[in-house]
Amino acid sequence: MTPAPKVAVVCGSRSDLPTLSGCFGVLDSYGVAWEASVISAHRQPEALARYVGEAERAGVSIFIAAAGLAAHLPGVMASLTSRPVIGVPLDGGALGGADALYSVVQMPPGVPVAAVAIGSAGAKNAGHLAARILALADPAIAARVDGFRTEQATRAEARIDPRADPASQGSGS
Ligand code: AIR
Repeated sequence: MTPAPKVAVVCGSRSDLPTLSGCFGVLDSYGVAWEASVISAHRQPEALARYVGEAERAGVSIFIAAAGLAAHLPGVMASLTSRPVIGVPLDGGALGGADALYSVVQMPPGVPVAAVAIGSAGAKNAGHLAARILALADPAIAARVDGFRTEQATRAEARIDPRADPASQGSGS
């Protein structure tokens, strides 16, 4: 049986889905069960309110919301739930994502959204951040988060070790 989703990822348009693939991959890498939906805060406000209630009742702990342009989706979702909302500002508009970033990050006090970077880096970090929040109460996910950090450090060290990169080896002395 598939486990009930712990993370719900919502984006404002189907055109956003390719940017979110990194988020889905990160959640999978931690073994976090997730579901994804396309619901626009501006085009389908009632459907969005309905979905947030249903997802909460189904046991979703964290929402990831991604949108471009005037990206009000994360903020509106944060107004509809008491669970954490991670907002991913997407690029693609004339302002290169700065419009979405400001829309996501400049929330009024009392309605928090955890804003990550613009675009695919932010989409991946939304997955990492969701896993870190779930790790507080889930030792198996906590172990995978620790494992990822160790592996990431090892990969970064390999990059600065000249023995691992023959192209950077000089004649030496
Ligand atoms: N969007 C959709 N409804 C409200 C907003 N802000 C965003 C989508 C997408 C962009 O508008 O998240 O990034 C363009 O959407 P579309 O459907 O025209 O491609």
